[in-house]
Amino acid sequence: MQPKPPIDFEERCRGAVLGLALGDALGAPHEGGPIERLLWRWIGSTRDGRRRFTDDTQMALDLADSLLRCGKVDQDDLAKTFAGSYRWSRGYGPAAARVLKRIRSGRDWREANRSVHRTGSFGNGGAMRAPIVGVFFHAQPENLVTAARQTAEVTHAHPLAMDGAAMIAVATSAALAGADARTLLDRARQVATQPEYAERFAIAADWLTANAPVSPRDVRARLGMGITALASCVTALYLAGRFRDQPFEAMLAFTAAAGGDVDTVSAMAGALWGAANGAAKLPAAAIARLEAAEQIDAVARQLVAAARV
Ligand code: AR6
Ligand code: MG
Repeated sequence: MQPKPPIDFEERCRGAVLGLALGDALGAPHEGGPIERLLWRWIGSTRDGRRRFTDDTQMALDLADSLLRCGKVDQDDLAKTFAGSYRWSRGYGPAAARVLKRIRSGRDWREANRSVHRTGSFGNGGAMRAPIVGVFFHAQPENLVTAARQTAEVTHAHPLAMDGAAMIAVATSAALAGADARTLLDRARQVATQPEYAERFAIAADWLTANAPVSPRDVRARLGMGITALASCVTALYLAGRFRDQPFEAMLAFTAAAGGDVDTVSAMAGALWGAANGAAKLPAAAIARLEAAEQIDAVARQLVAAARV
């Protein structure tokens, strides 16, 4: 067999950012129950017929924007940036929506982020944007985990949510460096502080090692397809590993068949898959139909330039 040509760093970073947005936009029509799916049929396309992205990509773009402007994690700037972009039609989580509206009306994020749930949100909203941290801080491994936690904390202060962000950020960074599926999972496992994650990591590791033909239903039952970080982050890590050498579309079809929070699991898995395989391997026709694909790609290129500093 011919050895595979190495994938260039920029190509992988663009793959991570575009993979996130594509997973989000292609997963969105399959998310949630019948009401959410019906609503997305109404608002899921732009006027020029492209597939709209949801809050996952919006927050990822906001995070990139803030990091590029500030050159570091500035939580005050981040809170302002997230809140300024909030639109109900992007499908934000209910608690996240309330937190962002409160920040926009002038409340300090340090208080707003614990004003809906006292312990802070344990939704997957902090993790879904964390691939951006993995790209931006790729050359600063000593700062990566703290940075990921800080970017989550602004809206998702619960330790499970901050763990999810750290896990997805280090896994993205590992994928950019060409790590294999088990290494990616192990890196993520090492940064999880909450014991609740342990069982899911063990299951995912067993399945990846055995190359087990697990069904979408079993993935949902054992790893989760939920809106919490706990019920989605290990799932994304597992799927990105399992489908690493298969087409992006095959991974997305599997995620859609599993149901639940399809767009966010697909966004996280899509970013990891893109970081491993590079942007050129993403389906070109789908990128051409993605809302703001050109701007998203431009942001990815700016992140690459910043990450190399
Ligand atoms: N206690 C009880 N329930 C909670 C808690 C808590 N501490 N934290 C979260 N929940 P949210 P997200 C429940 O709203 O994480 C969108 O489609 C609560 O029901 O912060 O930003 C995104 O794209 C809360 O509403 O949202 C994601 O796919 C829910 O978890 C998804 O929603 C989600 O937390 C989650 O986004
Ligand atoms: Mg979502």
